[in-house]
Amino acid sequence: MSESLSLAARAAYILRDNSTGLITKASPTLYPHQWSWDAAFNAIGLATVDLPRARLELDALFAGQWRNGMVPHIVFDPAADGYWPGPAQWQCARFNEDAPAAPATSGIIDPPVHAIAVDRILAVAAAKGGREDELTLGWAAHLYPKLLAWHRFLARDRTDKSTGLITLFHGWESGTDNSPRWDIPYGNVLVGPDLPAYTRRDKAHVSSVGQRPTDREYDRYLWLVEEAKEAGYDAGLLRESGSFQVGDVLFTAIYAAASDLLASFAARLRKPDDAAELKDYAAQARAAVFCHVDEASGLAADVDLRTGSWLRTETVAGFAPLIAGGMPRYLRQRLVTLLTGPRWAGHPALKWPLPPSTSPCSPAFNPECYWRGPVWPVFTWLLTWALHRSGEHALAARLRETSLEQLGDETYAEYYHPMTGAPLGSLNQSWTAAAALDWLLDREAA
Ligand code: 9WN
Repeated sequence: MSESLSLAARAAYILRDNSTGLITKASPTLYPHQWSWDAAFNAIGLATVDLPRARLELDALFAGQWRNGMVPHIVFDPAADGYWPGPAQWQCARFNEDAPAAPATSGIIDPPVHAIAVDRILAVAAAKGGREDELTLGWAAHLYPKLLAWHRFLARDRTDKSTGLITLFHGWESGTDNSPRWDIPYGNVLVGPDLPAYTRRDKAHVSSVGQRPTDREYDRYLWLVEEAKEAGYDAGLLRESGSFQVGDVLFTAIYAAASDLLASFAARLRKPDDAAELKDYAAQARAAVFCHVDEASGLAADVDLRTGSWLRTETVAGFAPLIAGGMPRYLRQRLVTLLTGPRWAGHPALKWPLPPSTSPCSPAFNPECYWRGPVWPVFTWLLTWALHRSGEHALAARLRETSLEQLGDETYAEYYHPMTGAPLGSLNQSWTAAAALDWLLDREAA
């Protein structure tokens, strides 16, 4: 079997094995439920092998959408156990009348990559043509009002008036949970004595606990869940009481790109008013990201909204302007040079020239720990997608080929040690397999 075929077959097996028949678990044991942004990436991978499952993946996720348009970061599988905090901790339907009684969900959000996924799925279906194309187009038209409600929710409830950035009330909402980008705002989260007792379940699923966030971090994670419950999961109240409030440049950039794509789809559906509204969201979000580029480093900086300070730690989220799209060419060139240069993918100690989650030159860099240093293939995929979109095809192809080499051990790990190449976190992680499948399709098309 050729190397590509073997990689693709193994990736497809992982997505099949992680399926419950309805959803794709984010990973076999560490994350036995459906995560929102994982579901979107997984649907992109599934589209390459099984379009009906790609469609089902997003349908199942949107079954958990709240009446106010919010797409929760987890939709729980009632048959699965073993993940904490689960439905008993979140109790969303009890605290917020917009939450569905079933399926049970979490009460926070994930980055809005869903319209990006729908766009990719439509492209794969269009290349296939025939009945699958027709079915997929009909499906996307049916999903469209739900996507629109989600984007409206983010514009209405989560856009910070002073910075234009999307506001997050929990580090989990960024998808980059313990990234050092959040160290300062987390330092101001004071855990009260009434934090409920809990037992972590995640540490049992990794080969070394140093790969996961610390217990101190988990106290804060749970504390913020308690705060959110106390505020009835209401953004207005959390703006008054939340002890963690950040403007996230990466989330905002993804929102800009996804709003652009959704606007194009709205135009295709002959909904010009929606298209104009979505274009507006995209333009405002993109402008907010561009306004937060730190002149000295060239990277975009998040904002601690409780103090107004910019958060300048060198994390991969700083490449947000590349993801937002629409950058003037000279600014894009500057970021591309930075991305491939010695502070990032060109750092001489790296096993592969791929961007780590935190720059090896940053004092916060930890090559083994979660979002504090390892390379996350799914994030590299997002960068290759964005680079293609902005015409940087050669670099996108280089990162794709290097990533496929990285995945050559076929462990499909959640993240990899940037210096040794060791697989870390969960193995057989769905979105890593999904990224590989899309890269392989892209390689075939090249
Ligand atoms: C908390 C599922 C999720 C990803 C996140 C990643 C990790 C969860 C956890 O796993 O977060 O949401 O328990 O650590 O950080 O990006 O969506 O794969």
